[in-house]
Amino acid sequence: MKTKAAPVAKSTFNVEEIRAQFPILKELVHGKPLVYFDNGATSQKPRRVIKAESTYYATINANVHRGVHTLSTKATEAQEAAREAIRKHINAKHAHEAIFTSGTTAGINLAATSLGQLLLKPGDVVVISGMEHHSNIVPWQLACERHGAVLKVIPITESGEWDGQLADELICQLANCKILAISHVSNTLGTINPVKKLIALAKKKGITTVVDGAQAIAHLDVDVQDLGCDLYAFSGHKAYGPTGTGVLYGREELLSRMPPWQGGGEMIDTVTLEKSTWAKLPFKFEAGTPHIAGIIGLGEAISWMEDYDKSAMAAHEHVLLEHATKELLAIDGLRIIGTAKEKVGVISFVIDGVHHYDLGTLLDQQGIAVRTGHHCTQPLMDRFGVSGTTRASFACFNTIAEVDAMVAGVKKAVKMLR
Ligand code: C6P
Repeated sequence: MKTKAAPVAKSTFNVEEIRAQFPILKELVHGKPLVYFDNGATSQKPRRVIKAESTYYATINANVHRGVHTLSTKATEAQEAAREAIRKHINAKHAHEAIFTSGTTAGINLAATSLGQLLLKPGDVVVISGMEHHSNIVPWQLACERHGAVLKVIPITESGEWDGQLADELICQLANCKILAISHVSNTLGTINPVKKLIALAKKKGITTVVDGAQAIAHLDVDVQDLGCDLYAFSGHKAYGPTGTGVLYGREELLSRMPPWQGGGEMIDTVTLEKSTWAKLPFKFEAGTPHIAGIIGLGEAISWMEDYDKSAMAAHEHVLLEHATKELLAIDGLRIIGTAKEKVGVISFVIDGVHHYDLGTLLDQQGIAVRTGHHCTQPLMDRFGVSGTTRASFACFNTIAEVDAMVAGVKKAVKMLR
């Protein structure tokens, strides 16, 4: 097993120094300083990432793995350097275990399509949890429909956690459970799920494990070998990188057995009019021209995060979470949905007599960006009997003063709306 390299000296965490690197934080919205609390939807980008993308276009723009000319070689090297940065960041054994995708959604669709074909037969079972994002529900529904398999769901407790006992039972007692697909962190509740424990159980039963890491990658130290998962999907744009980028990590041995999910250029070894054979990893799963500029930007985002101590970033976000939780709970009629012990900086809440859409609109008038609605987790909304919530999701560049501005904004809005 390849272990992580010895730690290098990290920059000390200073929120003002971090904020200075995000040009968008100087923007005014409705004449007010921007308070950006929608990082769960997409995070903002540091200058280094923006520059890496524009430098690619300005100096080395060319297609990758296709030309012998200088620009193509440079573009290929830059893209593959990003793959290596990602390998190191998630502690994969090999760089070719990191497949570039357009995001978590594409990664899970790849997994569901390809694993479905490889593993599922009529009557087989796929297990997900009741807190999954639609991206980790619908692709499995489609795969189950295609192969006559059945989808089973781990129920969610009142605090917004898996029902551990029922999860264990589903994994252990179903003879024909083939795939477990679960999120590392809930986008709506903020819950950090004990994925490692469930993966270990699944492994003992020979179940293939897929983790949706969309909301974990920017906040937790993700180590795919330590987690023991077979596949792990994440988006670049939620981790300070460009939109339209993502990674599906897969264990080499499993990826080698999985059939390709899209056909086209670069994913083949040979093509005749009758039959084709596949390229080696990771290219078997990367048909067509990739988002080269975005991938280079993602590599820069990963290097940017690596420059900081992730535990210091996480500790800062935890302080914001605790402060916001305490202050919001003091508001009459406010209820937080998602009160797990282990959470990232995500707070979803509802307020008696106040519609989340109206609250989001009034907060925006004050320059505060939050997300409202079902957050692409409709089954979870049904579980908690609400149509939607207001969600604040923090990043390392947010401050206590911004949390106070949001709390004051909520109080003001509640007075207007009740
Ligand atoms: N959640 C949110 O506001 P894409 O869109 O492919 O980058 O990521 C999809 C996805 C998958 N899983 C989880 C847990 C997610 O949170 C998301 C994206 C955003 O919560 C946009 S809906």
